[in-house]
Amino acid sequence: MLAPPSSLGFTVARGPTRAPRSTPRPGMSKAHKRPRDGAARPAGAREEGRGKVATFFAAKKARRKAESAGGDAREKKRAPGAGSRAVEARSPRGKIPSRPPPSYRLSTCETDDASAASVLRPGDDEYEPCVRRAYAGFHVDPPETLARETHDAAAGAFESMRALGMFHRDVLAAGNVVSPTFVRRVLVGERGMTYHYQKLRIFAHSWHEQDISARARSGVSSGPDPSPLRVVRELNETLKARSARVLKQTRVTTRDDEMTSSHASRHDGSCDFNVALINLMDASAAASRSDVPLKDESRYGMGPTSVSWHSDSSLQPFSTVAVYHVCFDERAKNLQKKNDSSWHVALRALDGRTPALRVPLPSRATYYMLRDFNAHHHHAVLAGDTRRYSSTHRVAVVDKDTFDHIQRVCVSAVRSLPELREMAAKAKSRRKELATSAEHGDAFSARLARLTQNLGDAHREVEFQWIRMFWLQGEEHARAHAAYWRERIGELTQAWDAMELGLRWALECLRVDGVPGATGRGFLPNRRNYDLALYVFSAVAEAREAHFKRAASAAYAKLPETQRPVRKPAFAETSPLPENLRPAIAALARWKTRAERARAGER
Ligand SMILES: O=C(O)CCC(=O)C(=O)O
Repeated sequence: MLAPPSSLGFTVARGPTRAPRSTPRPGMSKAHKRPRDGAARPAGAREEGRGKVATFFAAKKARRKAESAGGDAREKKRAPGAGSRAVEARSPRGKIPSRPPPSYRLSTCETDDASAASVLRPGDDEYEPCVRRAYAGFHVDPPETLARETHDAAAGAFESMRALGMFHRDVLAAGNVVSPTFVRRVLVGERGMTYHYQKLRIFAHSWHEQDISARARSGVSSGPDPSPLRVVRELNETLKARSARVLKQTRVTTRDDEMTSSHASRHDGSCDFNVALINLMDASAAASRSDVPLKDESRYGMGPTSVSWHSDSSLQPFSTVAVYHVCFDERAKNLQKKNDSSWHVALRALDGRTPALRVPLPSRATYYMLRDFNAHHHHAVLAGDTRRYSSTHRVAVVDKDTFDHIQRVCVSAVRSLPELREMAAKAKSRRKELATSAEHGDAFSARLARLTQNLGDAHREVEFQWIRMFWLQGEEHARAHAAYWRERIGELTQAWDAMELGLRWALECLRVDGVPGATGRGFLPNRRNYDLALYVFSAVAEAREAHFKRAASAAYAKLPETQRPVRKPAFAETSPLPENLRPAIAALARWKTRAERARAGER
C-alpha cells in the first residue's frame, strides 16, 4: 500500500491507494503495438510556457522547437531578399532543397521597395511575365474544368453543412493574443485526422463510409442523402486527380535540373489530400457588421480581408493545396452566383522585390498552390459581395496528428505504470527499512528517471495537445463529434487518468520525510531524479496556467455559451493528484533539499 496522500506533503483528498481507474478500455488495449516512431512529440511543447522549467531542458527544448518550426510559416516576417535563401524540406525520400522562384522587378519601378509595394491584376501589362517568373506553382482552373454534377453536389453539401450548424469560428492563439477567425470553418477528412494551426488542434469529421453510417446511426445527423461528408470525399477525389494532372502539366525542366520522371515527382510532393478545411465566409458588408468585423488589408490597401496574409501550416513538404470555391447570393433568385468574381485571392512573394497579385476568382473556380509555392509565398482572401464557401484540400502532416499516434503514445505510457507502482512501493519500504546497496540505488534512480521522463512527455502530450484542445472548443463541438471523437477523447482521458496516478507514484519514489541517515541510511534518489520530476510537474503546472488564461480570454465571450471552453479533464476529490500542482512542486523542492543535505552528511 502506498502512503496516504497527506503524507506526500501537500493536500489531496484521496491518495493513490487504488489501482489505475483506467487500465485503458479494451478498444485501446487491442492496439498494443510498439510505437512506430518511438519518439514522443515535444509533448505539450507547442503550448508550454517559458518559465523556470525552460532552464532544465533548455537545450532539448530548443532542438525540439527547431524541429517543429518547419511546419508553421504563418505570419513569419522575413527581411527583403531573405526569400532567396534555399530552405531544406524533408520529404519521404530525404531532404530536398527548396529554392524560391526568381524575383521580379516591375519595369516602371526604380527600387525594389517600390516594386514590392505594387499590386498587379490580370490584364496589367506585366501581370503574365511576373506570374510566370515569380509565382510558379500558382494555377487557376476555370469553372468548366469540373463537371456540372461536381459543382452542384459540392454546393448542395456546403449548404447542408451550414444548415446543420457544422461551421464554427476557431479561436486561435498567436503569442498572447487570442482571437476568433473571421471565417467559420469545419474540418472533414480521413478517419482520426486532426489539423493543428495557430496553437489549436481541430478534429476532422471522418469522411470514411463506416463513420458516415455510424454518424447516422448515432443520431448525429449528417444531413440529407447523399451525406455532405461523402460529397466532400468525392470532391476530394476529384481534386486529387485534377491536381496530379496540373502537376504533370506544369513541370519545368531546366538544363541544370535534368529531370527524370522520378526526380520531377520528387519535387511535386503529394496531392493525396487527407483533409479538407472548408471555410464559410459572409459577404463583405454582412461580415463587417458581424461580431468579428473584417479588417482592411494594411500592406497594399486591398480592402477587407476574410483571411489575412499567411502561408498554410502543418502541411507535408512540397504538397499541393487545392482550393475550390463557390459563391451564393441570398438576394438573387438563383442563389448560386455563377458569374460572381467579386472574391479575390491575393498573393505575395517574400523576396522584397516582386509585386503582389490580386487575382479574381469566378465562382466555382479552383486554384492550386503547387509544390513549394506555400513555402515562399503568402496568400490572403479579399472579401467579395456574396456568401462564399472555400474547400481547401490539404496533405496535412500525420506524424503526431492522428488518433493512432496519440493512442500509441498512451498505450506505451500506461504499460509502464505497473513498474512505477512497484518502485513506489519499494521506495516506501526502503525508507522504513534502512540501508540498500548503492548499486541498487543507482539502477533504481536511472530507471526512475527514464520512466518519469517518458510518462511526463506522454502525459503532457495527451492532456494539452488532445484532451484540452478538444474541450477548449466547447460542448457543442463535443456533441458534433459524438460519432467518432468524443468516444476516443474519452479513451484518451482514461489513459491520462492512469498517467496521473503514475505521476503520483513517481512523486512517492522521491519523498523524503525527515533527514535520512538520522534513523539509518535509506534510499536516496539522485539529484537528476528531483530535477526531472520538478521539470515534469512544473511543465504541467505552467501549461495548465497558460491554458486557463487562454480559456478565460475575452475572445470566447463573443461566442455562444455552448461554444465556450469546457474545463476538462475534470478533477475530483478522488483524483490521484490535484489540478493545481504548485503545492506538489513545493514539496518536491523540499525533498530535494533534504536529500541533498543527507547526501552531504554522508560524505
Ligand atoms: O478561401 C481561400 O481561398 C483560402 C483560405 C485559406 O487561406 C485558409 O483557409 O487558410
